[in-house]
Amino acid sequence: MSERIDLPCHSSRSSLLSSSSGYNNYRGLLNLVYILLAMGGGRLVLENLLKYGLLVQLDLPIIFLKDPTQWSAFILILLVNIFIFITYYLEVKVKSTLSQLINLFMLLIFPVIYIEIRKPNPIGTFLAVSIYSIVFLKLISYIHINCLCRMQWINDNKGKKTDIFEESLNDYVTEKSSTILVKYPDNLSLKDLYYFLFAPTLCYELNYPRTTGIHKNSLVRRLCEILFLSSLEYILIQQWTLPILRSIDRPLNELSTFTIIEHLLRLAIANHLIWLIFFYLIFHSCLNVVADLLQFDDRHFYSDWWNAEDIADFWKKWNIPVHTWCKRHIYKPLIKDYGLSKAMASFFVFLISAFFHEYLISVPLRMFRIWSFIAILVQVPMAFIVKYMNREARYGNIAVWISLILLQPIAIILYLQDYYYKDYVQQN
Ligand code: 3VV
Repeated sequence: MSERIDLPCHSSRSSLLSSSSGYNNYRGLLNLVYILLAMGGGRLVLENLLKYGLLVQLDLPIIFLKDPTQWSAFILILLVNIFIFITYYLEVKVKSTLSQLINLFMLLIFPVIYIEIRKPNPIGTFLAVSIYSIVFLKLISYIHINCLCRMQWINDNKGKKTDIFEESLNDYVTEKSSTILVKYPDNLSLKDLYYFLFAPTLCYELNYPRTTGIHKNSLVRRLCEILFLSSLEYILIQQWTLPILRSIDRPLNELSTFTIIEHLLRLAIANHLIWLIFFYLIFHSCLNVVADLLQFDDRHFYSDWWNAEDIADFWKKWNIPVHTWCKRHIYKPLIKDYGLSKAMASFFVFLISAFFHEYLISVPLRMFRIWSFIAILVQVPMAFIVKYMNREARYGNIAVWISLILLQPIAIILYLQDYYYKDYVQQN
């Protein structure tokens, strides 16, 4: 074949950016997005500093500790042990489930009464109420699993004459490939209960996966992360979020719609960044430090929620300890034992979750509102709508991000409004 003399340089080809080209390597453009983000962020920092100066109060923790009401919150935290001891006592003495439930009900009511009487600082109170909620969930798990073990154990021991609680420990300890597995009722000790209460899980087990030693290097690295990220959160909240909140200084009905949207978007960006850092700080750094210290080897604290294909998928992947607790102690029993449909069981789970979200906010603020409750409960219809409309996974993921970015600041603004009105009414 003879060579073409016109030096051909054309062939049938599509432009890279048209979909027919099949081209999908946008790494360079992604770098540009990072650079633009860094420049936009830098500009925001400068604008903030020029407008407000340095707002961060470094001595705030000291002022905080000097506040006498702060100790009331600390005492409230210590008092949770009363309910833990009662649960343990009732469990060992095999008292009725009703007495356990009354004790747990009191555990949730007690902080409300205490806070009404002593009126501690809302931040210390939030910490206390969070601990009470976590202990509540853990004790439910402890009681549920011990109840299942006890039923199995009574079944296994039918016909045996010995007093079941006086059997020697060794009879209930089996050796399995050099690991000693604890069996019921040997687990009924305060040491076992307190290990569970401090462990980074909400689900009680008689035998957890354990590590053989503490990895000092990763422990030190994570402690440094905690120090750095919590300082960063402290700075961002004071320097970025508080000025935005202060700028919404009047009732929403006195502001134009565009002003409200502008406030909302400004708050949304700051709040979202703080929330992302909070996620890494709590779910990666803190929980891993606790797991390291307690030699607890199940580190599945979160899945790739950032890739969630829809809202239901997000709730499966974000906060694995709570999700596992919900499945194990509410969702599956409701489906298997009470014959509820999946949709009804999901609704119940979100109802309980919504209650706790409201409890965590309304009790420290000493102001009963339902914004947080609604924010969680709307997840159920939102999950259905997004699933129904979601033909392409990408849109479901976008819906997840939008709801994450917008729902929290909307709730914050609504609580702030109520706080404003409360003061407003008191002043006038
Ligand atoms: C302060 C720091 C702050 C706050 C997170 C809240 C939720 C998620 P699915 P399917 P298999 C009660 C919560 C209280 C929260 C209080 C927090 C206190 C903390 C305080 C700390 C501050 C943290 C962060 C948060 O993040 S709070 N999270 O509220 C609630 N929703 C869910 O978990 C799920 O959507 C759920 C359970 C409702 C549905 O889960 O995975 O979508 O359901 O149907 O796919 O399957 C689940 C399991 O059920 C079995 C399946 O086989 C599967 O089991 O594989 O996972 O083991 N299943 C299904 N149908 C079955 C059938 N007919 N029979 C038997 N089994 C069946």
